[in-house]
Amino acid sequence: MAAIERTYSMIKPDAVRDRHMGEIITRIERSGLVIERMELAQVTPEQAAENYRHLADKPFYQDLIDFITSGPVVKIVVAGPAAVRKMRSLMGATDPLEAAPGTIRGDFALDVNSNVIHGSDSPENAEREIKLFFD
Ligand code: IDP
Ligand code: MG
Repeated sequence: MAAIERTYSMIKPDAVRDRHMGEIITRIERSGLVIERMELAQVTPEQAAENYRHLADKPFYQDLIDFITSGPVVKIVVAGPAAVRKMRSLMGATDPLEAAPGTIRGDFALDVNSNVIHGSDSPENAEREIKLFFD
């Protein structure tokens, strides 16, 4: 058996507003990954800045912060073998125009500015993000 890993995922405000959260949660469950914690909440400006600190020098940074704090999100801790990689695979590419059909971003978005879902990019960042959003 592969070791169990955890990742942090977040259904972004566009998808909550457009009432896609049920279908996205269904896809995560159907994949075999396990939802360990889940909460509908508003991202604070402090959490947004910490989560996107690697993008602070990008021209789209302020739009990204405004977007992620613009309405409720669903914060999710997902567990399973290679959970980080598996969630990234379910999500699809960052730019929905590049995301394959059948992936969450490929099926629910057209615009990189509102791309439906977040998922940690490494087990180390997953631990950091779970603390950031659930402590
Ligand atoms: P990821 O969400 O696939 O891990 P990151 O590079 O970590 O991608 O970027 C975080 C978020 O920043 C993306 O999900 C997207 O919302 C936004 N973003 C990334 N690149 C661009 C861009 O070129 N234009 C606008 N927004 C972007
Ligand atoms: Mg990322």
